[in-house]
Amino acid sequence: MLSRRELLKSSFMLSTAGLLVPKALLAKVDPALLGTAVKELPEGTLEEQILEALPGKKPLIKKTFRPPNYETPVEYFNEVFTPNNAFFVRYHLSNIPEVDARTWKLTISGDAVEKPMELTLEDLKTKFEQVEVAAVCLCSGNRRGLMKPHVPGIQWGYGAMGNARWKGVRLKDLLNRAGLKANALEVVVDGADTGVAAGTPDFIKSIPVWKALDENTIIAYEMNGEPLPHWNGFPARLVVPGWTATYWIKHITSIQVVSKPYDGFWMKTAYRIPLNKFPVVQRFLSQETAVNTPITEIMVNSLITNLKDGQTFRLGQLIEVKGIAWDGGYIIKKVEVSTDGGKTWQEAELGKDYGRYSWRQWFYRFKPAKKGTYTIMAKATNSIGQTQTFELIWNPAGYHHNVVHTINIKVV
Ligand SMILES: Nc1nc2c(c(=O)[nH]1)N[C@H]1C(S)=C(S)[C@@H](COP(=O)(O)O)O[C@H]1N2
Ligand SMILES: [Mo]
Repeated sequence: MLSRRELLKSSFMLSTAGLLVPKALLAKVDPALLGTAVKELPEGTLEEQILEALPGKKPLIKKTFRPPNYETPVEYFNEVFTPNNAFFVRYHLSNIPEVDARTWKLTISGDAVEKPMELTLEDLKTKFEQVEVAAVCLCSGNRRGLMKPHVPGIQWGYGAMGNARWKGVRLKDLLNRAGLKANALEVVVDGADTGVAAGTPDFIKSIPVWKALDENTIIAYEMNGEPLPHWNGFPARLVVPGWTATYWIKHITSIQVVSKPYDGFWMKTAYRIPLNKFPVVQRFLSQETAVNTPITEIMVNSLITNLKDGQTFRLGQLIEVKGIAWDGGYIIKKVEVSTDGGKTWQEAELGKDYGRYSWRQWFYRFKPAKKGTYTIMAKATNSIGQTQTFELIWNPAGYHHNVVHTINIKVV
């Protein structure tokens, strides 16, 4: 008879080899896509870092299946706009209905609205000015898996983000049509997804009225020229350029303008950062407490996208370092690259500008003079002087990781 310990061990191996990792699925996808996946994840996480395709999506790095949480392999970030079928997927709740665009309705109501209204998708497309904005959709917890000490939550690597052209209507135009009362304080948004277990708090978020009235804040029904994929919020989602994606409610069904701070779980308890730890310009004052505040703006950040850790080059070869840089909308001023582990820095060339909320590509070329290991780093700075950190700004929920990205390559 097997001892309890042996039993545990054998069932663990069985699940790793056979159940958790469906071999047929692994065989179909290019394992090289995992080449840039984060290696410093907590013990046990890496074995489960497998590629799997949701319906309509390319194989993405699976974090959890229920609710679906899948990150984009870094290779896709070599393109300015992230393909819809490779765009990351993040959900808090498992009951995600397939919304029928013909019967879908968006309601606008709340105690601070003059004329509550109901809009169809056709109304959005025909009764308001159509606008488009290029913007980074970035999960607050992107790179959480790199936090030391580790924190609970989805152990994201580098890929809980994407850049897209979002087309739709200004939230401001909808709110003006409905009419705001003078006491309007926050705009509360809800989507069609719900929790499976009774008592799971619905995923509802609020933004301050001034941010809702920003001309870049839109209700989008198109992404990169196509209808939103189901997994990214079909038929319409909120897009809040410059702010982390927690506010970008998918499958949006209701907008309420209220005169009191909204106190649901996902505002009051989750998605908060300690006060005064991060250089935040746009604050959400009606939700601030004496100790913490809702996460708002995206921190300045960058990523090397074309190199893999341990990649080998021949002496004499010209090496291209390529990547992306972004922030909360203050405009990337420069990206500096180091090839000697941070001793010296050189400015990279910036790619085409697609607007302040899009990420910006950058390029740097160098020819190593001798054989050895080269530690490549990239550091972005924006036009208000914010830059990336070398020391992690640790926080309990694992948000805003913007530590300088480092990759070691070999020249032989
Ligand atoms: N309806 C709904 N919208 C949502 C969420 C959700 O759980 N439900 N998660 C938010 C969070 S935290 C993130 S990071 C983004 C992810 O957008 P994506 O799945 O299109 O990549 O959706 C946001 N909108
Ligand atoms: Mo998120």
